[in-house]
Amino acid sequence: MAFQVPALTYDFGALEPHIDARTMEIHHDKHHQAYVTNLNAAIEKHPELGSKTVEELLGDLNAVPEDIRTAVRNHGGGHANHSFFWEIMGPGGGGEPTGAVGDAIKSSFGDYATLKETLTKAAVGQFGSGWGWLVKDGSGKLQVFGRPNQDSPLMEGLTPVLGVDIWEHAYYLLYQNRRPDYVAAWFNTINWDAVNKKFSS
Ligand code: MN3
Repeated sequence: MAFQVPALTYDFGALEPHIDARTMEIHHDKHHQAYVTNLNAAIEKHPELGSKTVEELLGDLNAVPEDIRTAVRNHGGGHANHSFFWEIMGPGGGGEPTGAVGDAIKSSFGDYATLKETLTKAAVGQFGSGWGWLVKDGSGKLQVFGRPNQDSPLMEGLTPVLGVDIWEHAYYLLYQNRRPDYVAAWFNTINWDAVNKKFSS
């Protein structure tokens, strides 16, 4: 079964005014679809990989045949990162973190304001295209960093908990060059129930 772009569970306009409907439509239907199309084209050359999830492929990139390793890293990363991104956002999002992830943020960063500041700095400061990430390591400890391109924390054996796409395609229509404004607005889209599921996985 070839990889597929998952359907959004909310409307393209559901994240307005923070993220506009047109950006969501192009981002989901065109950009994410392109990652999936390119990932499928790579996997076709190695049908023995067809039973693996994209998370499994990224978690052990050295096991991926060399001739498609870069394609899996870039397009598989794009598929995994975007599938994750759609899930951790939702209408009526934002506010203070709840549940286990709220407790973990408090113990790792002191308070949510400090996490926001740290993640904003990582996302805004990431040169070029990439993502700002909040991740959990094997011992349950949280960390924040930026990563270039479509590199996934899964490639480092880390569990993504929150991620903000800072490729220009994620914000240019509404925010143009104002990446800090986009990141500030993006915090208002976070679905903390979904983030708690990622944190507990
Ligand atoms: Mn994107």
